[in-house]
Amino acid sequence: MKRRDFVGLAAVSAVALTGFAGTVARAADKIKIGFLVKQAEEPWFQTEWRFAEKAAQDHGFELLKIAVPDGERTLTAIDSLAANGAAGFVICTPDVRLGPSIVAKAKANDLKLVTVDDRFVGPDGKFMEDVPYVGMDAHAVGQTQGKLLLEQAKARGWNLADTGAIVNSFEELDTAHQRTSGSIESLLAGGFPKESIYNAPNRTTDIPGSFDASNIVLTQHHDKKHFLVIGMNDNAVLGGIRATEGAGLKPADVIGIGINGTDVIAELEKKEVTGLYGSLLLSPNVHGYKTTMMVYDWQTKGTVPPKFTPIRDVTLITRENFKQKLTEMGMM
Ligand code: FCA
Repeated sequence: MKRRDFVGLAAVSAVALTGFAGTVARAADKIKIGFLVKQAEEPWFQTEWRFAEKAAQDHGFELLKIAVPDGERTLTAIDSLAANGAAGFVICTPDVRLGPSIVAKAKANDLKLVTVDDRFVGPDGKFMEDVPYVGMDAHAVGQTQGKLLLEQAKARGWNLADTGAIVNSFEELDTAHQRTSGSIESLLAGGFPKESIYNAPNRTTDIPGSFDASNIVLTQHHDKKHFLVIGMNDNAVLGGIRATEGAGLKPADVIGIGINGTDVIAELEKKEVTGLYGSLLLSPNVHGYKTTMMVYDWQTKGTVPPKFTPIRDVTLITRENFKQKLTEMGMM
């Protein structure tokens, strides 16, 4: 236990024992809000944390950042938040099907709950629409990815008959499905041949997962000269790009556009151009700051957050503009 938590608890129990709520106890009682994320190693989530931390600094509360890579650690984290006297928490769950257990645990511990990025799914397979959720319009972002990929292929004068599209899919997660299916829709609408769109189901949502799956597609389709790389986020696309390099394709014959924008900085900074053309930068600043403030305002003002807050801003970042765009958003 951290020293300040101990002091906090000691002050609280002194109040409980004596019934004497002095100003000393109140001063020690800083509001605590948790921010739990499924993949703490991903820059996307680190950026959300960074802006949640900013909300905490701006408003004088304490942020408890916890990595929750699996169900067990998620439920333990909620218990420890309760033991620390937290008011509530924001979560991007490691598994959307944990929704009912997370809601039950939050209720049992009287913790306010806001979900971000990945929406809870109930036992009936439907979204748990009663739980406040902040997320982007995944289908629209996917459609933009497909449209821009095709525009780039055309700008490079590629013959579509010689071009394949690798789709790094992760169907278990609705937001991933929405993005990749949106992207495919745009390819088809733009005249890309259906039979040249290859599904690469990812076992895990990280670079090794998309690398392995893309490799399998590449070994099966030597006939194509060029490739488009699709995926639900930056890492899904980056693994695909690495696989095309391994297969001996030149960067000029590969176009990948990620989603997130936060996880491609090192790639875009590389001296040598790679197959990653760019990324659709979302708003992790808003996802991090706004969700945390929802819990804070709920606790301090009784403002119940809306059930669904869509975040719509998307910006294409490329080698040309990424520094400027990320600096504008306070992310560089
Ligand atoms: C999911 C993905 C993240 C990010 C977020 C908006 O949680 O795993 O990388 O794209 O949606």
